[in-house]
Amino acid sequence: MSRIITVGAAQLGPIQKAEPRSSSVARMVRLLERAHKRGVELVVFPELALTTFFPRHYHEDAAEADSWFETAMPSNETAPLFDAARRYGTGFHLGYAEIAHEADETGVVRPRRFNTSILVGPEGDVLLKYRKVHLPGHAEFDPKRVVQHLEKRYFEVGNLGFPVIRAPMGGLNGINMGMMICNDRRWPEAWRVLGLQSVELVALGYNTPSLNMEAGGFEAHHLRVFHSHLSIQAGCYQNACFAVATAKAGIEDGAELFGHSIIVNPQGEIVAMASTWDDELITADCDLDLCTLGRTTIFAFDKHRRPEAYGRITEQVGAVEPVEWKKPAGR
Ligand code: ING
Repeated sequence: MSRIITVGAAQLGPIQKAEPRSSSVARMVRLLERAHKRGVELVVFPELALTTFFPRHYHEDAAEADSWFETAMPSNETAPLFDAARRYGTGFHLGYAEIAHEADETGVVRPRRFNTSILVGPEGDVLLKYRKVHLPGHAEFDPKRVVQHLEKRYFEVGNLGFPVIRAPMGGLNGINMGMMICNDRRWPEAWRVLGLQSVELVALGYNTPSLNMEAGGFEAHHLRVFHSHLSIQAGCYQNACFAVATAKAGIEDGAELFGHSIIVNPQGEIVAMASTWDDELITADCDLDLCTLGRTTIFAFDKHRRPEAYGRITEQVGAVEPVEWKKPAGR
């Protein structure tokens, strides 16, 4: 009996700095309604889906950025999304900026700020939470940059690892679901930690500038999308899983984000792709049994992985210089 779930990437067009959450939530409810009509059982919304990509804006006093964060989920503003999902029996993934009052590693309870995503089940339960681990960009204002990318200023590094949960979704009584956020997709370690927990479906939201804002060197424009798709397709192939990767796209207050949301299968094939940079729903039927081939043959981790050779991956942060070859004496 095949295990098929119909998924949707609910891509969002731009959210301007002045756009209230009521507007972005209403747009997401409309996408959820469209998804319901198309039989979609799990909808993946983008990273930071409720507001503009605010890390492009510098706030001298980081507390000024708190208006971009959610202190409760659901809240009055996001309740319509939860209500609609429950009404349709549709699960969803949502990315948002989270303020949580919890103890830090020293035991001090304080407000902590994360780039967060949640998986919500068909009855409105929060099944899983993830907090972005790989924060790109910088923490201080960078005058060289065309556009700032201040995720290191506004967010702490995620402290939940890369969890996977097996939970009911759609018509299935259990699928193995995990999450990552945006820049995480570029790091194979993130995919492999999920793969080592037998993930079958990765929900991934992103907000990615269409041009290299770092002014750190030439990068041809077409490579922006290529690198995004390459990372996701490789992650799915090498961990025998599906991914639903959903963009927030378009021009936000003059800054352009690319779309090209995709759904990828365990062979690394793109099975659906968005064609606009606006609110757009793409869907696919995912037969989770397609994960079996990879994880019982070429990526049967228990048969083929050699952790004793992988020490550098967790022992080192940055790269070290290699050993210098010396010509043997007398040669
Ligand atoms: N955005 C971008 C991303 O990783 C980036 C930042 C783009 C980093 C291109 C490196 C290269 O897709 C977020 N929000 O992580």
